[in-house]
Amino acid sequence: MALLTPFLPCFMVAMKRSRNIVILTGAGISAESGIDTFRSAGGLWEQHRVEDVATPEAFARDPDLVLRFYDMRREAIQTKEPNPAHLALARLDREWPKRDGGQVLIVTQNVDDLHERGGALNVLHMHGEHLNAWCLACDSRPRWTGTLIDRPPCPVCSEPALRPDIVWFGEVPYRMDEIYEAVAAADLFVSIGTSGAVYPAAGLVRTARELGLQTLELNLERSQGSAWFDETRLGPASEIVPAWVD
Ligand code: BJW
Repeated sequence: MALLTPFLPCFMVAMKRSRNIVILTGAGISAESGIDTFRSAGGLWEQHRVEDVATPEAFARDPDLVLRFYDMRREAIQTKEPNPAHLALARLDREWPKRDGGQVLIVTQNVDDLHERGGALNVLHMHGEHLNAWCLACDSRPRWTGTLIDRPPCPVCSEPALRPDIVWFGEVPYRMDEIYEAVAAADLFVSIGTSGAVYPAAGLVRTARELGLQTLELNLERSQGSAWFDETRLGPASEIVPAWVD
């Protein structure tokens, strides 16, 4: 199987054999599944100002607006399917450890579940997940596929205190210690379909470079942090990700 030679000669960074790989994904990997990115033309922020929906202050000011926005998106993602880029990363994730014990960690900024539905096992959602709710009364995070606008009771404590389990601006992304530890233990850092506009995710490439990792960017357009990458490959994720993995 040609799979798991992600270091084809056409990828310069590929020439160094890697064991542990950290892959950061952003909205671009799900674009061809029909999920809007945030900052491109027609992206989500154009229909809703980010500060109206994606901050704790916005939720305190107008919870109905915020809950409606996320109810709409939660419903929409459930109609979408993984694309060839998700499937290729899942193959890498499953097969790479069998070769020489190396590890793959997919750190996603995305709140959809397309990596998991594509078959990936090692996925860390640093900005939360649409299909979880977060109970502000008991701090549980029940799986949630329905709507929140009608203030349903929390399945754990029965309080009507559920909010989307999404990391908003000004909140601390999840599992940062684990992410930094994985980067420190990796040889290769790959960034796929993210603009590099939002921190701390956008700073991971710099951390990786400073720790001596090889760095590769796969994107439709160069990200803001493009200069930090050893190599950039431009194109749609559904083409360039399978080309890298296979
Ligand atoms: C394709 C493609 C195809 C298209 N194929 N590619 C000043 C300076 C520095 C930082 C700050 C600052 N002021 C405030 C901050 C901090 C702030 C921040 O970064 N703000 C910036 C706007 C400047 N960050 C925070 O508040 C974060 N918390 C924090 O910093 O806590 C303190 C802390 C510090 C250090 C360590 C630990 C903690 C929280 C950030 C939360 C982000 N949440 C969001 C919204 C969630 C709500 C929702 O989902 O509705 O998460 S923002 C939004 O952006 C979402 C995304 O995950 C995130 C990243 O976007 P992404 O994925 O990059 O998408 P786009 O649209 O920007 O780019 C798409 C890319 O796809 C493009 O590159 C295209 O080319 C590409 N593409 N089609 C391949 N077919």
